[in-house]
Amino acid sequence: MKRFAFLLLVGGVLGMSSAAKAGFDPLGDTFGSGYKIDLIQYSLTEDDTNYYATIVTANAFASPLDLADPQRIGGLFEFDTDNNPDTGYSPHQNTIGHPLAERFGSDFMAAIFGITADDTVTLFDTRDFSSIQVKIAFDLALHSVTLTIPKAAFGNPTTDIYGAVAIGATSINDAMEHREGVTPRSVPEPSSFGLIVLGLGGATFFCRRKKR
Ligand SMILES: [Ca+2]
Ligand SMILES: [Ca+2]
Repeated sequence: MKRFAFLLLVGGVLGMSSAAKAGFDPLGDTFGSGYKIDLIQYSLTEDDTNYYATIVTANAFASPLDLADPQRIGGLFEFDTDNNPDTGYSPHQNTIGHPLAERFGSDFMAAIFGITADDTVTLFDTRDFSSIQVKIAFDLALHSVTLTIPKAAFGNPTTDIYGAVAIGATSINDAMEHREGVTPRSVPEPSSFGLIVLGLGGATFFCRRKKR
């Protein structure tokens, strides 16, 4: 079931306390068509129990739960938790031709559009198909989205954690990689999942959205 859910997610997409540093994305670099949400900042922070991945956009967006609003945000958070491009799979940015994340192997992923009524989204471990629900919060006034991930979910990695994100409204229209990752205190099981997932990811989440 978890495997099925994971494949549904991937198929559906085509989809920092300590030394907190923010990564920045240019203003006005959106692509695609329809209403565009311009990503400008990504920060990855941590406290004793959680990692916090926060993105900020230049312009307004609507909650992904507002299914009738054409400005509702969608997209995908991805994490390279072992700083190894050979574990996990190629991030979504690469599949949409965005020149980012060349050294990024996505070990975990969570889709914004997969939000449930309890304000959680599913965080998938792309290496073993396991998953947990993690909290997601939207600040519509500040144009921000924050994903809260319990540290245990990442399996106590020992290297820097990097993030990547791709967002959009009617379609993915901006993306960035954040390589100013947090350095956790404490070992993932490397395994390759790779292109099989992408190969299976035929359908698009945006096609599904348009049908609604
Ligand atoms: Ca941007
Ligand atoms: Ca990796």
